[in-house]
Amino acid sequence: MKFLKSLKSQQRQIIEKIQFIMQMIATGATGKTAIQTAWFEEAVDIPLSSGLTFGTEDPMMANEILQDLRRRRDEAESGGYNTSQDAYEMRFELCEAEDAVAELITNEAIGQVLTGTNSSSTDLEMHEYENLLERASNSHALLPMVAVPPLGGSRQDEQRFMEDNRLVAKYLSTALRRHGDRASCSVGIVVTKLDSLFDSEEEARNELTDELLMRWLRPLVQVVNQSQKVFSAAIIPTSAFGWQNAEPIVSPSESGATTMYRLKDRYAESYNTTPLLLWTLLNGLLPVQYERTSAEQEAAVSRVVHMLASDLEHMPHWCIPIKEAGRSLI
Ligand SMILES: Nc1nc2c(ncn2[C@@H]2O[C@H](COP(=O)(O)OP(=O)(O)OP(=O)(O)O)[C@@H](O)[C@H]2O)c(=O)[nH]1
Ligand SMILES: [Mg+2]
Repeated sequence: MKFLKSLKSQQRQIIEKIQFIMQMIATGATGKTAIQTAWFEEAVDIPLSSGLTFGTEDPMMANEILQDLRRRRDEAESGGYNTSQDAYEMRFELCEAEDAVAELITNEAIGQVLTGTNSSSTDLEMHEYENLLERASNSHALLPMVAVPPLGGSRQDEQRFMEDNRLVAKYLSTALRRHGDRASCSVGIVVTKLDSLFDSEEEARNELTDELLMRWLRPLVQVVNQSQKVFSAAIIPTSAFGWQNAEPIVSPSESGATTMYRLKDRYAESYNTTPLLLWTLLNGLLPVQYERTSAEQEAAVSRVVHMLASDLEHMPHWCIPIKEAGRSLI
């Protein structure tokens, strides 16, 4: 009898756990793995002030993340991160005390899919391409990303920035076209590698006015602003390595833009990446709130949303809102 009772309560917990999906979209070497690594370093399994913890599902995964982190620190210090090749799935939990309230499902993002797929691609490449679009069109939070052109960069760097903008915006609008309902997805437009253009946050914030960022990111901003599928949206500038902490890797064979960097110090001091995670969790959950049927689940989401909002509010961050609750702010 006691056993049956505990089984029932376990079942209840599984039903109540809210699932939501997040997908990054960016070309190769934009810094997706670096941002994920900053989350592993600074946010995963580390309690937030509200009492929530964003973390791994079990001790085995916690150990794997720590092993991965040690390997990635070596990579960042030597030749920069290796390019991602496998879109494996990861599941994280948002927990209050030991109970999981929500589960975030995401997949490693492969930049090569964006720049490597065309009409003469192999079946395998087409499969990866379709999978990415499928996951993106089912996501509650989408993170399209572009890396800034570096300081003193060439014409090719600027060109690369504009082309990335156009291509990522096309993937985003295609994913949104396939997306289910009105206001069913939030979009964080992430600007990466800010440290390759500026030496400090102060310098970056003085130079990058809201107007300039909107102008720079016009293809992406326009997609989110016009789409009825987008619930909330913002521009979030980041640096996964932190200020004055990286040096470019000059490859003699490199004919294109400057994109690869190594960390000068083994430990990155990332800028605005934990706020990016909190924004993503908070705004990814908001559209889910309206999918819920039971009052119990709605109350659970609303409670987590309030806790995340309070965590974000109390953390210094840089975020330029574009849309809230389906309404354009620009
Ligand atoms: N300066 C600087 N370099 C960075 C930053 N983030 C990543 N890098 C470097 O940029 C290159 C690409 O970073 P990744 O994180 O591997 O990029 P990715 O988007 O995961 O690329 P793919 O896996 O190929 O799709 C590597 O050389 C990194 O060391 C950053 O914030 N600042
Ligand atoms: Mg990667």
